[in-house]
Amino acid sequence: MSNMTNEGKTIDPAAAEMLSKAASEKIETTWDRYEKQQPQCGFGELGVCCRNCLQGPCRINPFGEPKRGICGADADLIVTRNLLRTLVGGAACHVDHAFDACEQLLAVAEGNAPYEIKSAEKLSAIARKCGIPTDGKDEKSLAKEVALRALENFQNITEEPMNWISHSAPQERLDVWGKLGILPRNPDREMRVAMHQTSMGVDADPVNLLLACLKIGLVDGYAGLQIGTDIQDILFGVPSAVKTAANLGVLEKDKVNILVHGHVPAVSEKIVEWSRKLEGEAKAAGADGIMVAGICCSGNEVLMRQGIPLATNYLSQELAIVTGAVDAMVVDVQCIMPSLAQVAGCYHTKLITTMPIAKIPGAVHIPYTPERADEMGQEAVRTAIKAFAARDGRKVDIPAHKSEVWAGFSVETIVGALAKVDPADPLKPLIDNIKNGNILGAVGVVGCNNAKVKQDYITVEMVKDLLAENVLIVATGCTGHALAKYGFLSPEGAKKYAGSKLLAVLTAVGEAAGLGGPLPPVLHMGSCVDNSRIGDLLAALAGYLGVSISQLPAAASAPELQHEKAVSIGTWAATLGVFTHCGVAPQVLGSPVAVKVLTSDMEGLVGGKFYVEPDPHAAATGILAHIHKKRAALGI
Ligand code: BF8
Ligand code: SF4
Repeated sequence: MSNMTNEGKTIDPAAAEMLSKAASEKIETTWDRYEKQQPQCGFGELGVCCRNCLQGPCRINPFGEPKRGICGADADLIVTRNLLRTLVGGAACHVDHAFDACEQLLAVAEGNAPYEIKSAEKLSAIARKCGIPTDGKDEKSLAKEVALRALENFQNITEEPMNWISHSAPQERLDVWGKLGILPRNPDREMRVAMHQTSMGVDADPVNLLLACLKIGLVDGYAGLQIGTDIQDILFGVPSAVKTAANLGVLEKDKVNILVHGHVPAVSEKIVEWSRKLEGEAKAAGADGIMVAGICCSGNEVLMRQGIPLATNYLSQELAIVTGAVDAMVVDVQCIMPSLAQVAGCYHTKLITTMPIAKIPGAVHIPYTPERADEMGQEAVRTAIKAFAARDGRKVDIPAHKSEVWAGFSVETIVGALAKVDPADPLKPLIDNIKNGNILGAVGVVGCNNAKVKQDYITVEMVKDLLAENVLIVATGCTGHALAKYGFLSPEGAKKYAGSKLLAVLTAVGEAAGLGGPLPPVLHMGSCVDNSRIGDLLAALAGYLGVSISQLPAAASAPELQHEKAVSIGTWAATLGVFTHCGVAPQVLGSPVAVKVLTSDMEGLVGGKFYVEPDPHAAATGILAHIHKKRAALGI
């Protein structure tokens, strides 16, 4: 078992307790496996290992020979090719997710799937954004038109940009990207081209490959995040303010506990719905009811729209099962550790997979399709109720830790709260407070946990520093969970962490909005797909001021990124013009060209760039320096 102390692994007290329980029960966790991987391959770390043909693997020695692979590829070429493939991997996750959402909307519009259109308002708003006339149309035919318009992106065989980017991005950005030749036409085509471009003996120009990286970043941003969020809001509703709790203490000893994990709200929404409908069956089985809680971005999706509590984030997903109190964990796609089957096998917990592309040996597979969503939901919830009867009370130990959470901060919710201050011009109070320095700037803190860094540590320490300097934080993904666990998503968090000027603004808006206290200092905007909400907010602020997004006193940060998706989202953010911090270095450091372009030269092209800094306090200092520079340039 592990040599690291629990304090070296996580700052989460609930996770630390469960790590001790796992050790005493001889259950292997991700941290044990991390140690068994040490030392990790230095060539892989630097990105200088190539397996793109069967003459390889080839690797470059950054300090000597060999300097080229068998075909002649050097470190710059190998690194940039690998990076582009990483980005395709990340973008493919989001694009596939968004495509499924379009299919769901189409199935609902055609009466073939048991969901409602929860937001007629968003449907009209998206139709208007796409230039689809709404007059006199019934909801279902309008929904069908919108779904087909979104699906057109995948059918575009012209050289014109994909329609969703033209509908969604600011004109100033479209002009910049058009000049660089990085406007995506069809997401599937661009990902295919990138795989071709990176194959043995095709592109040998690292700068050309890096431009292709920016294009795939835009594929992720507009064919993945933006389509996904727009369509899911229509189907499942636009998030509004909710109050709940976070951390493993939300599990309830006497209830059937079901965890939803993954990313697809079409699955997790149905689990929530059927948990409510089958409460009686749970009581008949001797439970007090059913508790649904969330892990990773499925957790964020049902938190935002249904007020479902958060159980835990990526790195401690196995530890949720170690509580012994989880009757079923229902998973869909992405960020699901294959090891969950082994951990569940040590308890009565049923691990339930739902998606055809994400099966796990040892799990129960209950297939989801839009048409059989209700059957899937019922069967999964009944499987959990049945498992509850087999729970071994001696193995149950639920950590007492949980924190209050306020979430649901869609752009619509934020604008709605501001409208209580200035109904005629809702963005004005925000802009005025940015101008007068009460809000120094805004940072989107997003992304994952990573076994290479102490869980939640970089995120929490950096956010503390930024809040103390009156920087407003918005969060998504596992970072949203992280900040939830330590009270940053509550009014109390504002009093504890926000600088006095920021606190005054949060209090004024919170009181005007009828919350009876300050807004949280960290506004949780949702899942990683919901990062498009941050893009929309930045575009609205830049539009209001008549400047480019790159001129705003704003930044993005992924303090503990692990997934390919985080790299592709970060690339979208930087291409959007945002200064983008990474707390873990992407695997590109073996290429001087990649490092120079990504951390410096790209700023001249698109206004944004990457900044790598693993130390949370140094990172906060770097981000603050950027914000001050942008304020000075705007003369505020
Ligand atoms: O899409 S933050 S660990 S769960 S990749 Fe995964 Fe990272 Fe969590 Fe959500 Ni995003
Ligand atoms: Fe080696 Fe070139 Fe083949 Fe890569 S593509 S494995 S560098 S020979």
